[in-house]
Formats: sequence, structure tokens, C-alpha cells
Amino acid sequence: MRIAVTGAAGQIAYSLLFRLAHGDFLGPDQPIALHLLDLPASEGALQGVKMELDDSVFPLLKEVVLGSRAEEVFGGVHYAFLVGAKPRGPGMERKDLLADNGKIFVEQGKALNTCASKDVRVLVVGNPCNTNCLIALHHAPNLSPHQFHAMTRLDQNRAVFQLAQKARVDVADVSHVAIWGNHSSTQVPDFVHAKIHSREALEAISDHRWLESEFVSLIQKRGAQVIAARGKSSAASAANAAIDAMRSLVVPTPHGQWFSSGVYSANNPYGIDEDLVFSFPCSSQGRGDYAIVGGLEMNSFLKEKIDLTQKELIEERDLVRGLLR
Ligand code: NAX
Repeated sequence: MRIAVTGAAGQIAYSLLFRLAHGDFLGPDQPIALHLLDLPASEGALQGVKMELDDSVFPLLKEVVLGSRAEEVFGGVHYAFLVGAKPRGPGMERKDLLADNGKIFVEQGKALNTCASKDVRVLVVGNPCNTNCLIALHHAPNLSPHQFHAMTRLDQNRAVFQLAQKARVDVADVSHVAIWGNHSSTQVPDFVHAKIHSREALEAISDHRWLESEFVSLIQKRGAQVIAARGKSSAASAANAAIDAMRSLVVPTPHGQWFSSGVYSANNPYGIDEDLVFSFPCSSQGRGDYAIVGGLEMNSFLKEKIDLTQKELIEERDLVRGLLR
């Protein structure tokens, strides 16, 4: 299996690549090739990463391809982790970041469209990941929009941890945590449908004020909290979430459960605008497919918050209108 990783000389990739090569995504019996893309300016660093991959003598890693041209690096890939993006610089407005990074995803969407395996699965991690993903899928008319995802799994994982800690249970006892909308500070971490030991989280945690205010804001701002503490953005936990997110597509979702992913919103069962990449609860049969989980009742608290995150995504789309085809 050929796996592309962009931003391969960056900090998330420095964790992700070694986990992939170890077999954490496709398991201990699946040999892989890694196709690594970064900017020409990072060529030296990319060579260094390859040396370390070589020196790790991973039995499953059969080939490492390096390059700075998407249409060369994406040749025949079955999975693509699109991590590389420009960080927000000092004084840079959100719309400047959207425009700059958007261009990257025009080019990469086109390259996937023509060069990747026709059943490639794509996970966009580079921010703003929902709108970048929307741009990429717009430029890949030969692929289905259902082959594209934006990563909100780190937000889900962060929410699971906070609920487990509050309820004093193991993380494995928390399930059904959905993230709705944008991977940004307007995202909606859903405690209403979450379960703890198969009971409603709202029953297991009596402090509803904490759920509605502190919990929601903690998850929305967790990324900033990590930056403040570490001086750098989340990297190992982001790599771990990227593996969780792609694995959710190749391992059947346990009956009645779900995982969160930013997916194309056409024909969604919640009345969300039809041309966005929006995070929904999803389930998969494990063949690279997914379906949005329908039928969840929305209370007024969730409705109001989901409206806000939808509005932000529509604004982002308006800002990159010129990059959509
Ligand atoms: P780094 O700055 O460490 O690495 C980014 C790498 O991407 C660099 O090596 C850079 O040269 C490369 N790059 C830039 N433009 C490129 C292009 N056109 N083609 C190929 N490579 C290119 O950032 P890192 O910490 O690894 O984060 C990467 C991205 O993930 C950022 O956009 C970041 O905001 C985003 N994140 C997304 C998260 C999510 O949950 N969706 C969480 C973690 C992270 O914040």
C-alpha cells in the first residue's frame, strides 16, 4: 500500500511517519511504501527524515519516495495524509492564511485527481483543514467527494479525555462523542449524545454547567493551550489522531457507535449547507467507505452552536470562492 504524507519534514510528520512505518495504521502484515512531499526548501530535512526511517529498519517499510512536486509524489498512492501547510505568520489575517493555503490544496487536489490510485482516501490535516479539504475535492472531479476527509479526530480524542477525567472513568468507557462543524474555535463537541459506561454522559456527569461552558470551551481552545504550554502546536497527538481517523475507514465501526470526521455535506441528514466540509458523526463498514449517522435529536443548545460553526464555514468558503471550481 502506498501512503503519501505532505509536510513530511514538519513536526506532525516526524511522529506520523514512524507510526505508519511501524504498522500502526494498516497492521503488522501490510507492507507499505511512503511517498513524502515537502517544499524544495525542506529537501535537506526530508533527506534526514528518510535516513532516520532507513535506520529504524522497519520490516514493513519497503520503499520511501521523496519529492517536492505533488504530481510526482502522489503517483499510485492509496492513502494521502495532507499535513503540509503554511503556518499563520505574525500580522497575518485569517483570510490571508485561507488564500495562501487554499492554493496548495488546488494543486494537490488536481494532482490526486490525475495521479493517485482511483480509490485513494484523503485526510486533510493542514489548517484550515475543512476549507482546504473542500478546495481539494472541488479540484478532483474524477474522484468522489466521499474520498476526502478533514481531521476533527483530535478534537474528538480531546473531548473523550476531558469527559473521562471529569467522570473519573477510563477513556475506554467513554463513547459516542461527536464533533460537529469546523476544526476551529467554533467547533461543537457534543456531550449531549456522548455515553459513559453506555449511559448518557448527562446522567453520569451531574455538573451540567461544566459541560455547557467549561468543557465546550476547553475542547475549542485545547490547541491554543498546548501551544501556550509547549511553544509549538500539537504534534504527536495530531499524528495519533490522523492514524485513528484513517483507521476508522479501514476497520468496521462497532455497531451503533460512531467516529467524527469532516466530510462533504451533500445530502446530509441535518439540513447543513450542501457544499461544505463539515464534521459529522460517521460510521464505516471498513472498506474505505463511511455514512453520516442520522437521526440524532438536536436540543436548542446544540442547534445554536451548530448554526455558528456552519456560518463560519460558509464565510470561509466565501473567502476562497475564487479557488473553487
Ligand atoms: P510544521 O510547520 O512543523 O510542518 C509543516 C510542513 O509542511 C513544513 O515542513 C513545510 O515545509 C511543509 N509545507 C508547507 N507547504 C507545503 C506544500 N505546499 N507542500 C508540501 N509541504 C508543504 O507544521 P506541523 O506542526 O507539522 O502542522 C502541520 C499542519 O497541521 C498545520 O497547518 C497545522 O495548523 C495543522 N494542524 C491540524 C490539526 C488538526 O486537528 N486538523 C491539529 C494539529 C495541527 O495544528
